Amino acid sequence: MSTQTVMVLSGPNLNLLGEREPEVYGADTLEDHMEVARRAAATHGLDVEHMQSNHEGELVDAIHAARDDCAAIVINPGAFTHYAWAIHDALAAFEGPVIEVHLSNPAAREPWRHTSVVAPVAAGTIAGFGGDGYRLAMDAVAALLASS
Ligand code: CA2
Repeated sequence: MSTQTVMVLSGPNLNLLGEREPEVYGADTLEDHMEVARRAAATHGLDVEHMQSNHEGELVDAIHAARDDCAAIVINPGAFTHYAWAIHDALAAFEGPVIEVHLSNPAAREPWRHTSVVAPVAAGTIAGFGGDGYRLAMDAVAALLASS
């Protein structure tokens, strides 16, 4: 059997990680987090493909492309989490497991962050554990793929 690939998607402004707001999002860069994700995935025999975009349509296109060659999606949609129904609809059309990841815990922040339009189409959400969330997400993906 060929190696399965997990598509990791990062939404708007996450390219700024490590440069601003370390008190909220930590000091690690997005690439540091992807290194953690790749290493965690490898322990489960999984590959990672990563894409970051500040544009909703590009994330929708990446979700569509994942339908052809990815077994699962791990997504931190950034602020799109709270209102981007096009991302919700694209994820709903993806057949494999979807895991929503947040570095911070949106439920403990401003009220407008308490709604996620992605959560209803995710197998589960991992929030508030910083970059460790990507390792936890890969463990969850591996367990879900093994049981499917
Ligand atoms: O906690 C998370 O991972 C979030 O998805 C991050 C989003 C936020 O809108 C969500 O409510 C929760 C924001 C990402 C912005 O990242 C920045 C990083 C450095 C400097 C400024 C923004």
